[in-house]
Amino acid sequence: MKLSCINFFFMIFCSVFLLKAGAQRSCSNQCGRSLTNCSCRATCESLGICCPDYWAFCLNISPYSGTLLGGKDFTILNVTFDSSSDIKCRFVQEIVTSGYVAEDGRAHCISPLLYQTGMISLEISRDGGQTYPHSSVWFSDHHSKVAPSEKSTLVNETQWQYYGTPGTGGELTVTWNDQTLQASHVNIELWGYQETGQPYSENWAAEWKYLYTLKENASNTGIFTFLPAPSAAYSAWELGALRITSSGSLEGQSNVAAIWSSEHALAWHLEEAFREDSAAWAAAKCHAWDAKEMGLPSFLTEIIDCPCTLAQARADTGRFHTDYGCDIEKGSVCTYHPGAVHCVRGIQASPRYAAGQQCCYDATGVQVLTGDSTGGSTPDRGHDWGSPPYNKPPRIPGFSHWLYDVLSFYYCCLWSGNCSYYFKHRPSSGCKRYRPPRAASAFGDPHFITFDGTHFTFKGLGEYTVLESHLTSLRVQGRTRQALLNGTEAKVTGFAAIAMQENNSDVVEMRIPEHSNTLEVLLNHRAVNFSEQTWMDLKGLFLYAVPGLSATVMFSSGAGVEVRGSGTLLGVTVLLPGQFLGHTQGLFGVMNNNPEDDFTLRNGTILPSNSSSSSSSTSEQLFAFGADWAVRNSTSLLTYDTPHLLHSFFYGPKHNTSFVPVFSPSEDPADPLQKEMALLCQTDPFCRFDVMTTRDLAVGNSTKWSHQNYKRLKENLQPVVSCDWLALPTNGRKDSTNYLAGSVVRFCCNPGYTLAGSAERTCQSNGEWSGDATTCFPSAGTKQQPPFGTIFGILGLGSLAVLVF
Ligand SMILES: *[C@@H]1O[C@H](CO)[C@@H](O)[C@H](O)[C@H]1NC(C)=O
Ligand SMILES: *[C@@H]1O[C@H](CO)[C@@H](O)[C@H](O)[C@H]1NC(C)=O
Ligand SMILES: *[C@@H]1O[C@H](CO)[C@@H](O)[C@H](O)[C@H]1NC(C)=O
Ligand SMILES: *[C@@H]1O[C@H](CO)[C@@H](O)[C@H](O)[C@H]1NC(C)=O
Ligand SMILES: *[C@@H]1O[C@H](CO)[C@@H](O)[C@H](O)[C@H]1NC(C)=O
Ligand SMILES: *[C@@H]1O[C@H](CO)[C@@H](O)[C@H](O)[C@H]1NC(C)=O
Ligand SMILES: *[C@@H]1O[C@H](CO)[C@@H](O)[C@H](O)[C@H]1NC(C)=O
Ligand SMILES: *[C@@H]1O[C@H](CO)[C@@H](O)[C@H](O)[C@H]1NC(C)=O
Ligand SMILES: *[C@@H]1O[C@H](CO)[C@@H](O)[C@H](O)[C@H]1NC(C)=O
Ligand SMILES: *[C@@H]1O[C@H](CO)[C@@H](O)[C@H](O)[C@H]1NC(C)=O
Ligand SMILES: *[C@@H]1O[C@H](CO)[C@@H](O)[C@H](O)[C@H]1NC(C)=O
Ligand SMILES: *[C@@H]1O[C@H](CO)[C@@H](O)[C@H](O)[C@H]1NC(C)=O
Ligand SMILES: [Ca+2]
Repeated sequence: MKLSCINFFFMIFCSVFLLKAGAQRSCSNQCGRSLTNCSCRATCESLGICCPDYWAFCLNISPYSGTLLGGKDFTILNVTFDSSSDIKCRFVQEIVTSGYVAEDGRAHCISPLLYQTGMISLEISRDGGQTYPHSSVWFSDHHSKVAPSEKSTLVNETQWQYYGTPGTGGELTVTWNDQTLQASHVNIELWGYQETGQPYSENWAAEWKYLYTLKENASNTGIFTFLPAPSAAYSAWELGALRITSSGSLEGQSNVAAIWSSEHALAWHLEEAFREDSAAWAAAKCHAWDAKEMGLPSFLTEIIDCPCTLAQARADTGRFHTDYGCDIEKGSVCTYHPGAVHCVRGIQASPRYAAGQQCCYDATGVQVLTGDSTGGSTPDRGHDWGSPPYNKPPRIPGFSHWLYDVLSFYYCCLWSGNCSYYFKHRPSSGCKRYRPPRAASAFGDPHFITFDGTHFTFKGLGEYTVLESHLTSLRVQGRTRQALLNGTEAKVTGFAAIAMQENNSDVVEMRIPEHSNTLEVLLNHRAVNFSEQTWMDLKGLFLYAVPGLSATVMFSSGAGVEVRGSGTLLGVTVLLPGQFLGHTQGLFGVMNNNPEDDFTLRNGTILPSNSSSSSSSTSEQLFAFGADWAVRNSTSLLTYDTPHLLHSFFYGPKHNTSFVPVFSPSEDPADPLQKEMALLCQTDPFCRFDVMTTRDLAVGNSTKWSHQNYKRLKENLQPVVSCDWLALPTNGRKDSTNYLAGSVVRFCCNPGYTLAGSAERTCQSNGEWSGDATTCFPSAGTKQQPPFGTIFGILGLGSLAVLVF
């Protein structure tokens, strides 16, 4: 479903008309005007141009995003309503919430509870729901990704989450912004989350339910303090959140304006038995969870292995993303992963069970494993971000993960000392099956480095297939424009726009608009506003942006595309996992470990790869190679929303044959720029090339920087061999937790024990340990000592604070 600018009814009505190619030109003159002719509408849409009458249907709203728990009041822009209008908003074509018209004539609606994240269709009615003539888009956010200022705050969350365990007690306090709700009095309610039905069966369902009111008609002062009492009736609800609403709404009424707290373990309202002996109570829960897990299918073999090293984990941006709970760029505050400096999460949920992977690394750059440390990375039965098609467990964003992976961590690890039960079902993954992705890159006036490492420069003017793969119908296309030489157009080009799609995903395009040097991101041909969120769950992909600077697309297949704006040109890097081997074509070449066939034309002809040498005839041959990969009219993903783009690229040829670039700039020793260039570029040929052709050191510098980045990426993605985890011998110790090739692990036994097997084992390049298994047996004639204890073992978990799991 393409949501932007399309009225659903109209789309159905229009789709019976066929788009005639000949009509395109006459239609395009009409784009931008009110259209009643369907074929013209379709033309305008295919050009990525929204007509004004589309805009009448496609309204903007503000704010455009909020928590999936709902309760957000938003304003409908662009159109005013008279006060007698009966406003209704319909989400995902079925969930209806009531709106109202404010004094200024603006209509408002309240976002509903949704069990999904991402872009949600929104339709607006002014006649009480009989017709829905307006449409728009709502972004539903993961509850823990919503800004803290949008929520109510549980003061001292540790106290809330450990309430009832030894040494806790007293009053609990919640605070909120008293301006958010236009009300003098509020109700403070508790809502609970549960899942019903048989796991992995049809009737497995999610439920957020109103439980009871903590305080009715409290004055809206922004603070509420109470002494929690154990609840017998609702003790079975162990996960929930507080909701603050205007006292004008009924208790428990759904989809009214509200301020939610973060979701949390409801320790503070659990039954009396918990307060009497929380450790025993939690241990019993932990054992029940353990028994339940044994009856559930194992997801461990299905999830992706972790990268072996921190460098790999941070470089593999198509498949792994920083875990906000332990981020090296935010000072490594790793509350739940003591000993780790950085964690990443596998982006995609596993195909069948929708499970998630987490990988943590220590300061030496190797993985922290649960076999050695409570800070080890743990996989998740429910991926924290949920996964399409959402709506049913275990795919509910955030909350499914809480039920299977976080509450059980409380039972086993935090409220009782039974963490080994947790790690039995959630062991860290090794990295033996991990294969780093392959990278290709293009930058400057564009220099290309293919997946197999072939370098070349191609300066065509037009739109080209950077990469295509039939494996997943992945397409990455780039449009070039002439680079500027001292303010005028130079005889070289650079990327100005990169558009991409996989299978039937949303289309994402990054570009630098004319007369601008700020990166713009388009989603299905419309500019995206990143003011409320920088991470978006979209159809078939995730989009992450550093506004104005770079954007990364992570496709379902694990393919990652990163685009950076550097001055007036774009650089693009594509990461492809191993399954794409032998399945790519285009300017980034045939990815098959053979650099010789990277210059393969569409018809299969292979140009010799030493045409990359600098002699001009072969450069021209290469130019023909690039030209051959010009985008075809019918399959372009790019947007043509200005007269210039329409004229040059939509009605003009995709490859401009009349533009002949400079193939090899001459370096004149008398040129004053020469010295500065040599200083900046040193031996980097791409940098030298770009300075000489654009006469701009800044262009050269950004090329040099992109080239260095690529080389660093390539280095970080080097495959690493890993051996299996080595247990420490009973009654003994080991001195290392590094299991990568070349690493040596030394063993010794506790006093009174003698070592058998190897005292020292080396991880060999074939992934096998040298030597034999190590054991410690009681020495003859000595009394048996109590076990030395696990040196890397259970740390003081009870002291752990706020849960950012
Ligand atoms: C729509 O406009 C096109 C181009 O102007 C024209 O060829 C076509 O006949 C029109 N169709 C209708 C239904 O009016
Ligand atoms: C982006 O969204 C914010 C918040 O909804 C709004 O204030 C701002 O005007 C929007 N910017 C653009 C360019 O639409
Ligand atoms: C709709 O309203 C927004 C914000 O007021 C504005 O930026 C946008 O241009 C408007 N669109 C139209 C078509 O009027
Ligand atoms: C938070 O609560 C815990 C447990 O009740 C307590 O030990 C701690 O001192 C409290 N912290 C603050 C800052 O009040
Ligand atoms: C709430 O309390 C205020 C003042 O204490 C009172 O005027 C009002 O009627 C009450 N509202 C409800 C819904 O009980
Ligand atoms: C489970 O935890 C309880 C309470 O901390 C403890 O008494 C018990 O020994 C633990 N059981 C196991 C098997 O570790
Ligand atoms: C492409 O999308 C269709 C429909 O969403 C899906 O059934 C199919 O498996 C996808 N193909 C690939 C290669 O991902
Ligand atoms: C750039 O243009 C300015 C004025 O147009 C001129 O004075 C200057 O010499 C030019 N510089 C180069 C390096 O061509
Ligand atoms: C493939 O295309 C190239 C360039 O268009 C042409 O020179 C060559 O003859 C073609 N080869 C085949 C086998 O069609
Ligand atoms: C490179 O060029 C030489 C001669 O120009 C040719 O003999 C050789 O086969 C070429 N190598 C490749 C890999 O195309
Ligand atoms: C693409 O469209 C343009 C403009 O309509 C046309 O000139 C060109 O011949 C078309 N190219 C192909 C391969 O159909
Ligand atoms: C080159 O670019 C880097 C990174 O953008 C910047 O830190 C550096 O100052 C630039 N150097 C010059 C000489 O412009
Ligand atoms: Ca190849």
